[in-house]
Amino acid sequence: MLLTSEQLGRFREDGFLVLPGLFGAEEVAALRAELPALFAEDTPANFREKRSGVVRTAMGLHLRNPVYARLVRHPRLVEPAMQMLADDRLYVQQAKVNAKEAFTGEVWQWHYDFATHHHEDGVPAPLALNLHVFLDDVGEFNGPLWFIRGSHRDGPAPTALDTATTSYPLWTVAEDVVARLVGLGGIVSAKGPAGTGLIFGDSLVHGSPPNMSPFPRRIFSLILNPVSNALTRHRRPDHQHHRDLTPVVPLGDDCLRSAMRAAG
Ligand SMILES: O=C(O)CCC(=O)C(=O)O
Repeated sequence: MLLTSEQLGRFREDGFLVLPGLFGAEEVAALRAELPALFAEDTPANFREKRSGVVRTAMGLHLRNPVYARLVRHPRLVEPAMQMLADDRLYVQQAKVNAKEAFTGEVWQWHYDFATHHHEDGVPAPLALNLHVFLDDVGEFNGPLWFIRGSHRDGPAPTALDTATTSYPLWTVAEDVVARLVGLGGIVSAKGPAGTGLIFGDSLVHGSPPNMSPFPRRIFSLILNPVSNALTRHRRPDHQHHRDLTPVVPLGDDCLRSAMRAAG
């Protein structure tokens, strides 16, 4: 699947791109069906919310589950990434579901991913792409991602490591910088029904508010990074930045549906 030049232009301008209806209802149902068992596992790859203890993010999913092993090779995710980066040697840097559970899902502070990738893993350049698939309907109330439009064009903002606000250590952007960037580009929230796709770059400032609603909000997130821009430091565990630099090879477009048929 390739993006149009209009979509590529919008991504360059805004720093993110929403792809309505990227996955169908059956495919989303198959992905969701795997989550209860994955979230029930007692593993360091499942990070739990600080207050409630429910799963906040479940990582390393392609190594833990055959359906997610297919999803990280899905052509509707991998081919646009190859196109955008003009590079067909991309490795799976991270594959996770961020689960912002009803009532208890906590904030993701303002940040851009490259700050963490650079400081923690020694990634040289902000090239990685974050490719999302909404596994629930994402609306105004259940903690959608917020993006500062165009903030990737301002150059890397200064960051500081925050290990206190949530259970997940994150290099975050200070409020005065956020205020200045919002003054330039404004805030946009990424909403849409389950199955919506979303792509954003490593330098785009984003975050998401807590989920006070009775509606869960689960989003699959795949980070693909060029092999030529791989990590140079191995401080974090494998599930936070995978060491296997084998380039992903896209499967057929029906790879999720064929897995469903095989499972009966
Ligand atoms: O899932 C969210 O709400 C935000 C996650 C995020 O910002 C990230 O994984 O970098």
